[in-house]
Amino acid sequence: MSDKPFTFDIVHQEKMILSKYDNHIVRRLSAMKGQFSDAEAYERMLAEKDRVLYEVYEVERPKATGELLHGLSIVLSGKVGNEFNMTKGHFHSVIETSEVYYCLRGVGYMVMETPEGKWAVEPFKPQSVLYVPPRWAHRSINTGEEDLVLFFVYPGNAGHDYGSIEKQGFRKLIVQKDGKPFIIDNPRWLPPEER
Ligand code: PAN
Ligand code: ZN
Repeated sequence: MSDKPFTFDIVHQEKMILSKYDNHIVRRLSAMKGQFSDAEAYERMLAEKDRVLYEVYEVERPKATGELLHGLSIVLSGKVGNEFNMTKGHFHSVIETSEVYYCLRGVGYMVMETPEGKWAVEPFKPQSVLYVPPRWAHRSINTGEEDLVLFFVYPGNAGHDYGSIEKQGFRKLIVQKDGKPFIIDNPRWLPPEER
């Protein structure tokens, strides 16, 4: 890995892509078992096709304090039942680390929460910048009809903790009702003292 300065471009083709990246992660429906609230719709869709939900293009950097990991996250348009396509979502393993997201294309939301159960939902539209403070788990959700394209930057030592989110999901879900996105309570979610 180079320790020299470098530049690259965000290339606007039919799909947005980085002119230089090291890792390309593709997450499909099968990787999200138990995450969507409508389990029946999930199984039905999976039986039809293990379709792509989101992709990540990462520029590799040392996993060290002082480094900044960065890349592009692309959540495809679509729903499972009435719940919009979303990322798995995670806390950072080093929980005191933060993250910046810049929205290049599409619309959606970032759903966030702390280990103590505080929650927040912030919208994405092109040119929006979102700051995820330390201690806030985050999940990006595409509520539009085109790709939701986000550039992200976070500390090299942050790491990802998916475990607690996998257990019960986020406190809030984003679903479609009367053609519009709505924030609703996740019926599976329990406050920390009841887990
Ligand atoms: C992003 C996310 C990316 C995919 O790079 O990793 O959007 O989401 P999941 O990791 O939840 O599958 C980030 O937040 N990194 O810390
Ligand atoms: Zn993160």
